[in-house]
Amino acid sequence: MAGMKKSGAVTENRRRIALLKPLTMGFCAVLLVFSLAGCGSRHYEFSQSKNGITVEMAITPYPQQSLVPNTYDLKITRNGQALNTPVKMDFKMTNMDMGNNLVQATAKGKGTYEVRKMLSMSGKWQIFVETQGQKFVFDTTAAGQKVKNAKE
Ligand SMILES: [Cu+2]
Repeated sequence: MAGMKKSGAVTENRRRIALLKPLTMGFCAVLLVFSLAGCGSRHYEFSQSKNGITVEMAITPYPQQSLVPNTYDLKITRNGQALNTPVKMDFKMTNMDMGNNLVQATAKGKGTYEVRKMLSMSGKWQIFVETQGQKFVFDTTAAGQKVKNAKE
């Protein structure tokens, strides 16, 4: 009796494995297709949505650094549709006044925008994206020579 039970369990396990294998392979194939499809499209480290507008932002290099030009690539959509509109970016440190850093983003078409900006100091920066009368705030950190010694 016990032996029959055992072999029944083994058969059941084999059946499960036989079922799982194609499922796992199928899942991997789907992942592969998605990652290949992703090659052509930008990866955005930040994303924020408000009132139907979504702002995605990629920073190069990432993480951003102080005292070198960083590139900020934006993609702005409204209800999933590319939005072509004036866009401003502002950069403020959270704990001190760093002067005026307001810049107009350059439109690159299809709802994408670019800003190149050098941050004059390492530490915590809030990046503001202003468009359509709305402000999107991203909390970021700029790495730099001083970051290793910073108490954060
Ligand atoms: Cu500062």
